[in-house]
Amino acid sequence: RHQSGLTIWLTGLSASGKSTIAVALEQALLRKPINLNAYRLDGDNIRFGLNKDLGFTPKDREENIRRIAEVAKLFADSCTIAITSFISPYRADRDLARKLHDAERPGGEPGVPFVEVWIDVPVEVAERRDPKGLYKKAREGKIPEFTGISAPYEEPLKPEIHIKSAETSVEDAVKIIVKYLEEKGYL
Ligand code: GGZ
Repeated sequence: RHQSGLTIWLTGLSASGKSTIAVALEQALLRKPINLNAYRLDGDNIRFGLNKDLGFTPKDREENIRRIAEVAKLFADSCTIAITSFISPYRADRDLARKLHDAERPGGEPGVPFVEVWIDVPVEVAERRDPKGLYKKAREGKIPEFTGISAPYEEPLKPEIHIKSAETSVEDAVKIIVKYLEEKGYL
């Protein structure tokens, strides 16, 4: 059987802890004696490159997520564990990302696994953290359509994994995700 990687799709508010967990998860996976690489897709390497033409309107977010899903699927197809950390606030956009992964690959190969991980934090906690001062700016009306303040975050209904980041250490979050992947036989 043609081996494949998978996509670990982190979703959650700005300052929910997605990136921190993604970095720690990538390190943990790279340390494992498995035949899979791991690679993170995030705002730094996607929104400043491939998607630098996109902003934060609902249409632009939709296109942002669609392209990221296609790229993640290519990484997964090449035996990499793609770890994406984007807010991905719309359920329909996340569902499309999942559908793209479920679809058969060229050559009749089955789709690649898609693991949705909700990094759940109360917006009050994210706003208190505010590491980049973005929530403050959003409150002042200086950033329009800011997720959680003036734009929606549609909570996942059936994520594979639900992590409450205010109550869970980064280390434990990584353990929960790795355990899930091992139980599913993905690693
Ligand atoms: C939300 C915004 C916005 C608006 C700029 N709404 O904390 P950050 O800074 O580093 O993460 C946020 C990032 C969100 O980009 P994504 O590609 O993850 O969003 S989406 O999945 O919705 O397409 C934040 C910053 O960009 N940022 N303006 N209006 N976050």
